[in-house]
Amino acid sequence: MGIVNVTPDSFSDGGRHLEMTAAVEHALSLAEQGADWLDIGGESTRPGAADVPVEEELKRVVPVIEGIRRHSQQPISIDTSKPEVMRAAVAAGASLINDVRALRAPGALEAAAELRVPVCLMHMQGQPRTMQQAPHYADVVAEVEQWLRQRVAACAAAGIPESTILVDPGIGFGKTLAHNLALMRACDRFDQLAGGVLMGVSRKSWLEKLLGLPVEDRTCSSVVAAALMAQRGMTMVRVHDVAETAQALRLVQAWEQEQ
Ligand code: 8Y7
Repeated sequence: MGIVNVTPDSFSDGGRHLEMTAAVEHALSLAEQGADWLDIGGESTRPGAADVPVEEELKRVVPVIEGIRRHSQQPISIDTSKPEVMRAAVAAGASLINDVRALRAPGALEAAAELRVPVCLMHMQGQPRTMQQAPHYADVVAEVEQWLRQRVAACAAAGIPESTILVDPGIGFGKTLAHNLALMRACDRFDQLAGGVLMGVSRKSWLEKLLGLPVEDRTCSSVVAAALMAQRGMTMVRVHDVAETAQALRLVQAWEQEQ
């Protein structure tokens, strides 16, 4: 899954139209580089980021989805927590809902069930603004697993088939470096919870804490981490560096192939 951020700070060229065109071009280029899914997001969920009003988020993502659809039938995922954005994005051509709040916003669970598209439920401790202040767990893997199990049950009760649910332990979302490493090491424990596991490890700050790398130098380590996740059987990895990751995943696939 290739990441397409449509936030004013992601393409620093000011105007709305240029921003939209840049995002569409970026998305089409990720598809060419081998992304199976394009994940379109208009709300920054980085630690400390401000909330984005629904009208603004719609103005960011809907034209980008429509723009991609004018050129390509590539599967599109919508990265949002807002039911209004889920509905508009699916109407414009998205076919997966990627929600870092795991459908906990008012109306989100009902919207996803009505739209009948697969969903990704991500674990987060706290809220984006404050989640990195003092993350705490007694047993991070067991607690994240239990939390995801409950969210899957809530979705199933709302009519979302379990086989269409991906779970995600939410690397970097209310976690220390030690928590992130424990979750990555144990990622295959989440396999049995629903239809598959998605992992987002790409360019995140755990690589800065572990290796001292600024964000522009995190490609190599991100690709290695994606390969490790794939080797452990993860369904999907959400990445910035699609061409490099696609090579790594082809290698893992060949390595794992029965002769
Ligand atoms: C993740 C994510 C982000 C992730 C899923 C970033 C939207 C932060 N991270 N969605 N979104 N999993 N499912 O650094 O780990 O990419 S935003």
